Amino acid sequence: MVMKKKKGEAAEDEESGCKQLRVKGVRYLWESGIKRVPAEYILPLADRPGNAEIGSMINKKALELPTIDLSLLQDSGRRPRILKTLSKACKDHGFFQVVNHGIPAEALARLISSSRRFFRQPYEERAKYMSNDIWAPVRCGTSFNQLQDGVFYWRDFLKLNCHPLHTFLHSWPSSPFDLREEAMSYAKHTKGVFLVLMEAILETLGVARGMLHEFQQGTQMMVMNHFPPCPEPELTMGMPPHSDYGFLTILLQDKVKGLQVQHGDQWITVDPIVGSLFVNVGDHLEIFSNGRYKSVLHRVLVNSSKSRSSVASLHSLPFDSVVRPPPEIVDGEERLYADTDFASFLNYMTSHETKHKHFLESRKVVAASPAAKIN
Ligand SMILES: O=C(O)CCC(=O)C(=O)O
Repeated sequence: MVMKKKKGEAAEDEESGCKQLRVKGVRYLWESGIKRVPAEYILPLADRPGNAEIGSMINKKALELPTIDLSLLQDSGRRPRILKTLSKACKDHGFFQVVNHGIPAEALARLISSSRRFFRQPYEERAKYMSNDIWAPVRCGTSFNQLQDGVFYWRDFLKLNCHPLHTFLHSWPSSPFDLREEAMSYAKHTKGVFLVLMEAILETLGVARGMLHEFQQGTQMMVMNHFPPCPEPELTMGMPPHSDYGFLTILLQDKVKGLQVQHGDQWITVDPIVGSLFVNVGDHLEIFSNGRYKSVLHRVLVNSSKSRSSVASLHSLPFDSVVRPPPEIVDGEERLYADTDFASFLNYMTSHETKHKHFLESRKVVAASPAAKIN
């Protein structure tokens, strides 16, 4: 005899069915052939991208993206000019692009290809790495901050802890076959780029370069992002406006547009330029520089026809180091932010929505109160 379900039970089933789908991620949803965006992904009107056509959001005056030619930093004659450009970019924009960084274009292409193949594997393969534990060294997930998002975002991700490499490498996905090798090579390369940039940034801030060895031992997290086509891109987003927690994020994107940065009161699309890397200032650098350099709000739009891939490499000080401005910076000056560390950010993530600059704002020192360490 078939028992008919009561109304409440049926609703519960439907709800748990949706939840099931939701946690399986957007690749899974897209592969299941959905024609509409499920309700959980629909942003309130005020938060929607405004137009599914990404190009139309750009200020047509087109911002000239500040560009740092990394090879010229080694040239003592040209270094002062590059430092000036770098300092201005960190101050006025919070982002810049890097060219002549020394990472072979083929290595970048291979990494994007491997990341793309990871997300195209059967769901069961991705599911091996799915976890809600934000402390997990390898974690596959979906949305932005899955634990706290009121509305879900059209993104799946794979996060890999990269420092120290020998500790984590064996736990990274072994399929596709080349993912470990390509990600390891990219992690080493981007660490090198980060150190060259940090050395230059310390110089622009007048901070002794002795600190550089701390950055050498610093945390590094690689995030492979996958944004499948979305049936109704005007209703949702790949990632909400947010800033990154670390000192610098080095971002590789494929040829599909989607990344936008906030500049003034406008959202500017960052056109992917083959072979170049996009770098943005994170919250830790804003805290370290006592607000001289600004972390930048950025977001990701999706589209209805093409998958998009990006790989972000996020760098900071060692896990237990306190992030605070050094004496050279705050000499007699009022502190804008309280001390922080990586663990504070992770703890914050478990109980708060981390979009916009919420975390950084939570560190703001209230006027006239002494800077205290808040955990
Ligand atoms: O996909 C992108 O272009 C940006 C990714 C991003 O903002 C992030 O991983 O934090």
